Amino acid sequence: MSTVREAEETTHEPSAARAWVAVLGGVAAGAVTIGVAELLAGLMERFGWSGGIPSPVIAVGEAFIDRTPPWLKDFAVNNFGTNDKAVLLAGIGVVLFLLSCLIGLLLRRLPVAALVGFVVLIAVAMAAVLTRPGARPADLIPTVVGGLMGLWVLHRWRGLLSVGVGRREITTERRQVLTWTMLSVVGGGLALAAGRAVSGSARAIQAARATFVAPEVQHPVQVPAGAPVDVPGITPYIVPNGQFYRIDTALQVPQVEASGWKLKVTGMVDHEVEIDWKTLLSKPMQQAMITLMCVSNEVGGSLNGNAIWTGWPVRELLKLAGPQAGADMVLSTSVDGFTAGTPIGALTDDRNALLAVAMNGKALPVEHGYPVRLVVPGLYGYVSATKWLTQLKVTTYAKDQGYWIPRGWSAMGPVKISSRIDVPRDGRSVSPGADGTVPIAGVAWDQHTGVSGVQVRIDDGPWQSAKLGEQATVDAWRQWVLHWPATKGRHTATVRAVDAKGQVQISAEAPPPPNGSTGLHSVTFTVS
Ligand SMILES: Nc1nc2c(c(=O)[nH]1)N[C@H]1C(S)=C(S)[C@@H](COP(=O)(O)O)O[C@H]1N2
Ligand SMILES: [Mo]
Repeated sequence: MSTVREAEETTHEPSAARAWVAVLGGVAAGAVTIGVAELLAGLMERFGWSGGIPSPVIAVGEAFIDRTPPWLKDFAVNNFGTNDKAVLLAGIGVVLFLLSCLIGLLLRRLPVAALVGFVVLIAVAMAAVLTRPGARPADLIPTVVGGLMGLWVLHRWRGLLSVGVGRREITTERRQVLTWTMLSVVGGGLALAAGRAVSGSARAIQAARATFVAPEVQHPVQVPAGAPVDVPGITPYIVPNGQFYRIDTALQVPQVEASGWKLKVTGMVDHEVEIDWKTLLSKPMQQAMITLMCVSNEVGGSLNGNAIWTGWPVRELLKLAGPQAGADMVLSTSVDGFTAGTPIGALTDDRNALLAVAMNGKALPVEHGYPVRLVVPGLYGYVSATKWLTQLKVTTYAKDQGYWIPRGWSAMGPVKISSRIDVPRDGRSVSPGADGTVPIAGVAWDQHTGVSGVQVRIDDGPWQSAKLGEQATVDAWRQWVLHWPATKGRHTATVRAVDAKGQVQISAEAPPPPNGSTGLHSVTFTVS
């Protein structure tokens, strides 16, 4: 038995090489391919030579996101929340690693299959790069050069395998294999890190953002002193930019330089209009406090936030273009291909639908749409709040659809009235204050309609009216608090809001798809 095995191991046949050597070859080729591609992609982005997404990894990830079936997307958001992007990137990493191992294994017995498989993967990556919005042929350079380098590594490994590396004794070949693997993996890793570090005109954009001075407005928003309710642990009435929820389909945040930014108004208009950044800033800007809201928010979820936005009303721009009769929708497009279909009325009526350039007095954070995004009071973000905005097409619902509509969400997305308990947090233990009460507090919203009341029920008790913070505008949420004379033990608090017309928030439960969740939020806590 052992003699047979030794005989096999010393044969100078390709198949004599151990599987691990072959696997290392695949891993080395994968590391070199990705490292080289990401380094080149980073440099291209850095120097502005790319049009779309030159990184094959990010391009494949974004193409994947666009094709994610709704059930998988819901699963990802429910289980990973806003970490879904990190999880997707980790998943891509694992899949690439396994594919590399597989290609290595094939290299041993079926080298042609290994090479063909590798070329197919590169072709898939090339297709993903080419189909990203704004892609140019040059965006293929990183994938092609990385792929050629990977092929070269595979070819070299073929050579190593054919001299029979893998015998049990330490041989020079074996040392060579390990050295090559180390060099490839470490070099590939460093190249990847370097590529990501230099990528984007990120630094230039951050510098431009830092020196940006939010435009002066005639009527700055004053937060009424009575609007915030002062209870420790409640969501800030104005959510700081760094804490604001973020939802988008971009695996890599689009880096758009304001100096090159343009917005086109096309479609059913009398005259197409195009404005650039300078022109936009020269327009009379307005400020508005608007609570933004994601349709994916579950009852009690935190995918919403209130901010003061500065921008030029969209209706003024549309007026310049002259929408034609029959148009009922405006399809807004982002530089990354995302689209939202907004009822034209919401953009032409007197509400503060803005082409926003500032958020809470600062340039828009890059993740929130720098340099320009749409903000429309009263509508969920998926039908209105396009970030990295580049185009407005005046059109009809019959002709066009926003990004999420074919993915199972309603074409119309008016915000539904809802409310949330922020304190006490679910499952916490609290002790009453000196006056014997426990504050139960949170936020309630019904954008562009307004909240007129908030009621809280403890266990199976009667609905009690909470104290409301002042209503600054119907477009923003209201904070509320009930100082409950607490009794010891476990309790459940439930909240419901009442709208401006006296209509009470419904208790029937509905999941977010297709047009927003309903149901009442409750928390269970212990008073000690
Ligand atoms: N370009 C782009 N804009 C987008 C999205 C997107 O995926 N891409 N998502 C929309 C959705 S679903 C929401 S809820 C809001 C969230 O805005 P925020 O990330 O600034 O909170 O952005 C909207 N604008
Ligand atoms: Mo959303």
